[in-house]
Amino acid sequence: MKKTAFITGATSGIGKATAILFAKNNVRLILCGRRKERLQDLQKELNKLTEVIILQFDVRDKYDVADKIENLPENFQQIDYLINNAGNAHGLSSIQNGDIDDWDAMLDINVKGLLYVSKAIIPKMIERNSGFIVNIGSIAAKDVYPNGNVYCASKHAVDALNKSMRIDLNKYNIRVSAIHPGAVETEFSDVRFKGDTEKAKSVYAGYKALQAEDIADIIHFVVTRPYHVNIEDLVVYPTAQATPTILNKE
Ligand code: NDP
Ligand code: 8X3
Repeated sequence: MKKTAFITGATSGIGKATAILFAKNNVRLILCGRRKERLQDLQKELNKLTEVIILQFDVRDKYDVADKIENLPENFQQIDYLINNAGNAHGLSSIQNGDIDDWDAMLDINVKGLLYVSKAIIPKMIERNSGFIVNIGSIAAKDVYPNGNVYCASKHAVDALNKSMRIDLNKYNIRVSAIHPGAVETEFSDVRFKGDTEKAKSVYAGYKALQAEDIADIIHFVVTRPYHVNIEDLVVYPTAQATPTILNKE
């Protein structure tokens, strides 16, 4: 039977690549993000392959999130795959020099936003006794690195929430998985360094970083395992990266 996926952060990077791969595999799509034009462009492109609707919201707005999900069209109400992907790092500063607005953004988007979206979708999965939630964590969920402080804390929280969801939702046959990537070449570093493109580019210079398509491929693999198989946690690095800070650059 045709599946429906709800993907947050579909306007770029990992979320967009996942939308494209799912569309090629005939998955019905609900694509979310703040940048409407990008959502519309992607909808237009992927509509040739599958049914696509777009939901424009900021995951920090709990009322809008709840309202938009509550009012999904009838044929999009059964969500089989929730891909909790929206998120970013904001800044890379020591704890003593960190910007409080950056801290708010990371905790509000990466942690609370993921919770608001999940809260709106989980009850219907429970009603149906089925569903699959994929939480996009990070190697920053498993380790901490210099100046990563609050971003790492936000992703450690995603790791904890992933484990908690697995426990609380186990009796409803809902599968829950986390994927924790190392360096993926997306707009992530543009956001982290607030549009300083040279600095952002330097993050991926001198080695082959993971590509958004690599993570999309893993997400697709995870959700297409037979029903009795649930990958709990998957950490993936580029070959050149051993830890968050050890990189074999040219
Ligand atoms: P991108 O910056 O390319 O994509 C981030 C996505 O999140 C965008 O679609 C953006 O959409 C969305 N988003 C950000 N803030 C909000 C918000 N307030 N409300 C709604 N949507 C929002 O980065 P990636 O694709 O790399 O990041 C995707 C996920 O992967 C994130 O959770 C990130 O932490 C994680 N990750 C990334 C790694 C990397 O090296 N790139 C490594 C490990 C994990 P819009 O701006 O339109 O709202
Ligand atoms: C993104 C990877 O190392 O920049 O989550 O934190 S890292």
